[in-house]
Amino acid sequence: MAAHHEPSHRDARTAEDPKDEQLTCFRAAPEHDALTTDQGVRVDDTDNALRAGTRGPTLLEDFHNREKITHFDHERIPERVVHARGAGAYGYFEPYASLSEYTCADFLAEAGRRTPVFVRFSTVQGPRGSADTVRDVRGFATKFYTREGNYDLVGNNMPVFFIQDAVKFPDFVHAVKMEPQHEMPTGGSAHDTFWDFASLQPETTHMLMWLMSDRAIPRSFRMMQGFGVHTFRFVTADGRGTFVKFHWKPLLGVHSLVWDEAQIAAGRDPDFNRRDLWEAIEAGSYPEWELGVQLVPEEDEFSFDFDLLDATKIIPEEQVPVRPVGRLVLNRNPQNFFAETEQVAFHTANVVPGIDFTNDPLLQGRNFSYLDTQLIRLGGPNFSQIPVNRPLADVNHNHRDGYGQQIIHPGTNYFPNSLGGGCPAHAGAGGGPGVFRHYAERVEGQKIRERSPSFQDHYSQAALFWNSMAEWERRHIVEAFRFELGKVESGPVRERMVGNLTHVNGDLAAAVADGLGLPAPEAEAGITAASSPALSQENLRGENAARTRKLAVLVAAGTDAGQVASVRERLTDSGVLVEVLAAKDGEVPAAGGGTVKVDRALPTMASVLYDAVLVPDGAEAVNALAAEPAAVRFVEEAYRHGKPLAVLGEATRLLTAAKLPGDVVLGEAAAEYGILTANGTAAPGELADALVQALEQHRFPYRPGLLN
Ligand code: HDE
Repeated sequence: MAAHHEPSHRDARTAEDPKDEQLTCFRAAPEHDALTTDQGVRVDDTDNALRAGTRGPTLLEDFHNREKITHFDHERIPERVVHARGAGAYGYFEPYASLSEYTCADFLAEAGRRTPVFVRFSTVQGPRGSADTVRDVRGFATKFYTREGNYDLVGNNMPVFFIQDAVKFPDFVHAVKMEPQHEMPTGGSAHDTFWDFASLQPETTHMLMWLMSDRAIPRSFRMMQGFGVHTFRFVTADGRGTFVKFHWKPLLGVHSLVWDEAQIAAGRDPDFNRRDLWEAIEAGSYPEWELGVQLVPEEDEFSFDFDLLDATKIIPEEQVPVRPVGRLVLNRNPQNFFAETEQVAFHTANVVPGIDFTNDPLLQGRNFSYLDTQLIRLGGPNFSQIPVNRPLADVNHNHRDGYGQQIIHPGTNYFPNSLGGGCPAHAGAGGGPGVFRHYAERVEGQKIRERSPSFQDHYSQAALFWNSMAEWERRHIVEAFRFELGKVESGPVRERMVGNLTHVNGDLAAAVADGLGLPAPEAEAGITAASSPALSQENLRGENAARTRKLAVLVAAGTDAGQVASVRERLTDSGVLVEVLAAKDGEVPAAGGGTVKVDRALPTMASVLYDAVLVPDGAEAVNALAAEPAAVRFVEEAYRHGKPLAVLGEATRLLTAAKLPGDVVLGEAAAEYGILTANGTAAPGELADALVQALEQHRFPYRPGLLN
């Protein structure tokens, strides 16, 4: 047998190096995995096509070569028309308590009952290869593999949507996607067609406020909320309905990038969010969210000043509290991006007994669209047989054949039948547990193409959002509008948009107009002053929010090794990820002997890839860093992006080298701006505690001289 696998003259690389233990499969012995064709036939050479003589033509007869190339030719499937770029992970969901008072959904029926899940996060506008940190909505889609079939909660990280009726979706997507003549811009909405549409469609206004806010540039998928957006319906075993809105709340709090940082990150690491999710799960820091529900009894359907069926509205949490019902943990990365993350197919109509729809016209349209798009994207009607889409519950039906059929169905394929024993039969005609029964909603009305007048207020909740923001959040919103509209070439579109903003807030409209060089518009009178504190990120910091945050420690020869070691130990205990950076990989000699190990070479990283920066003491090291433009820029960027900055002893000289405002960084109030300085006598424990606290604050948005 062994002789069969002896190196041959055809393969120059077959001189095996027995020292290389990674090559377990090279020249596979019979007991190892060998290369085969799709038919399982073992292949002995995939480096040379079959040819007539060593210099002769390639032969059609080489079935391995043809199969290999053919499969390769068909590797790319159409990407998702929206939400093309995404990242996913597996995990589980478990309820805190039974919800059977409101729903017969099996996966919500018992405290601690674990249901496996797959979650995919995504951006909306950009193609598969676009950057992660663009200004955009993020998808947050969850597939629950419940015992009673798959349930998909296909949500976003913003609680409202651009339009009220799904019939407008193709228009909206055409407008926001790259413009057809030149396919620009990739991964963003800052262009004429989007703002043209938005300005003519005032129902977008509330969503625009969210899109221009920091919610559109999340620091991490692990630090964003998720929302089901629509009002859904819980249904009990005896057919009683309750309206429900779904919320996901991240344990780490809700945190964002700043715009300038997001721009740099898009180049330094276009996979910024994807990598963050992957690495956290690999490191065992499993991201976690709490599922919350807002429940509205059916008799209260009309007790709001907006329509529950209108997906451009939230129910303010102060009006109907979010009740925590369970937790979601993501603890396993996929093994193959394409097979799992790319091929996963979510569908709003994948519901289980106990969860049903409402007549929200956006939801109704989605219930058609997802299956339809998957038929083309995944090549026919059998995509639910793909492993990531396969239910854990038994599947029995008379669907047959079609592209990609994986199952050999024996026997009859029609209903009713007697020849197949009457199988599969109707599940208990009278309902019973585990059987889906549509909620028996009473429906009457004229056939009409018209929206209810209760859908007409497009501005009150946009104003509510603005009113709820902290000063720095408002500043970012203004900057975002100025940037996006500043990229718009059409004057009338800019003006129309500013006009729409006068219905939201006079100061906002005036500030945006000013940035665009337009005259201050007349503010609308009588705009609501209501606010909802639950909307501001200022109030969504999370618990122990320093966990999994990344600290960069900048060192050079002559650095204070004792300081590095003690800070590292203390911070690691608090769950902070500490990385030591120097001009080159390897080690640097420390002051007074010994060495400090370098985790990353400075040129491969950037401050935008960290949450905070620390520069230890050591005169020689500080001199070297101050003379290194990349190190000076590192410190400057961290400052200008509002990040915690700890500069110990002599290291304060780096602040001067970075030309940062001395009265701030070295002034009395430096610590209030998140600048921690300490001389050699300060206890390392105190410094580490102060850094953890600063990291929990995330940023110092009132620091002078920030880049927005
Ligand atoms: Fe989607 N949406 N959508 N959408 N959507 C798709 O389905 C659609 C809407 C959302 O990670 C598509 O398989 C219509 C709201 C997410 O695979 C498509 C309307 C919300 C994902 C589609 C909406 C979403 C999608 C594209 C207007 C938040 C990615 C590829 C009525 C509640 C899921 C695909 C994943 C994907 C249609 C509006 C969320 C074309 C017609 C509102 C998270 O079917």
